[in-house]
Amino acid sequence: MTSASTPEHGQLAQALADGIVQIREATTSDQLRTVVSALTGKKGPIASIKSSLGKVADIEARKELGQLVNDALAALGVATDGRSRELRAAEFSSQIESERVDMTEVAMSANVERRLGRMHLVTQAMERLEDVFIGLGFQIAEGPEVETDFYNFEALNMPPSHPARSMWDTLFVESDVDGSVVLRTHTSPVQIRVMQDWPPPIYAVMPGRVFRKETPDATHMPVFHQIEGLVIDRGITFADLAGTIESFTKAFFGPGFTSRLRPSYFPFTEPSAEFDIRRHDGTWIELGGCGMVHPHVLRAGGLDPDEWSGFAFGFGIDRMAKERHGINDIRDMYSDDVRFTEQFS
Ligand code: FA5
Repeated sequence: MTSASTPEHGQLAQALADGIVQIREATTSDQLRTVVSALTGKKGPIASIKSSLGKVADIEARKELGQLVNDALAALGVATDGRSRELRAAEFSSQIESERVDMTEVAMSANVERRLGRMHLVTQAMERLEDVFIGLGFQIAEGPEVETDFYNFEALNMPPSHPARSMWDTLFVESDVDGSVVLRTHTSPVQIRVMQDWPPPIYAVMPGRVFRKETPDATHMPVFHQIEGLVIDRGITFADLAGTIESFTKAFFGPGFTSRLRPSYFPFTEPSAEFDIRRHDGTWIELGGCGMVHPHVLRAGGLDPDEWSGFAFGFGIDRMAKERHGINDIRDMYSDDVRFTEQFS
């Protein structure tokens, strides 16, 4: 088909050539959109050629021109797509560059030794104690930190106004003559809960946090940790208690350590003793109390003292951790100073 050359042909060729140049010269996606809508919009050069198609008298020439208009629009579309891809790629790279985060420090720190946190000395001691006692055949139990007067005192053979209550400087949550609520002063109340819940024989240890109204010093904290032990079976004697404590001392502190029992008094055990271990410097430190479970306590726990007997003990875990690591002042363990905690892993 030969093309008839009309003024519109010339205008179209010019519009296409100009359009391609403008598209190529667009430097941003926004600018490209503006250029394209000006070229192909209702008021653009191509639209005006389209609207003058009707004036072309020759039918063949009109048809051909119509086809050329479509071809020109397609060519502009291809040029637009190409330029758009280039601009978006460039814009993406510059966005990445502008939003770049300086990771040099992180990359460098990956090359030095990582600083890992460590478990608190008391947590380490508590976990080790649990392991040692599980190895000796004990089970683990837990009780609440906020306790009723009944479990903290009364069931432990200390009725209201019993003088032995003053052995523990108690923090009260609610104070009531008919039954107070306290922050437990020791882990001994868990003995009663275990006796009530578990059928004998019982071989259990009960670690946990306890609270007393005390001024901190080198060996005392107002909040500290104990581990309670309770054995209930038929025919248990004081010799079983002494043997268990000696086995525990060697397993926890090492074969070079020894323990001793000194006569003492606790309302919930009869007879009662205090348990000391020999320190590095040869002196002795008191770690806990122990004794044969008092018949009143067995009854409070729902057991018949004619059938069952047993022993109990309660050790201070913080003091054990302190002795095991040769720390002079118990308060250092709560100083939050990483230079202190990093010494022990
Ligand atoms: C008791 O709390 C008894 N419940 C122990 C017991 C259990 C006796 C079962 C008989 C049978 P005591 O108040 O002595 O006893 O405390 C036991 C241990 O907790 C102490 O020997 C000591 O190691 C530790 N302890 C006591 N007070 C503190 C304190 N303020 N800070 C750190 N450790 C403490």
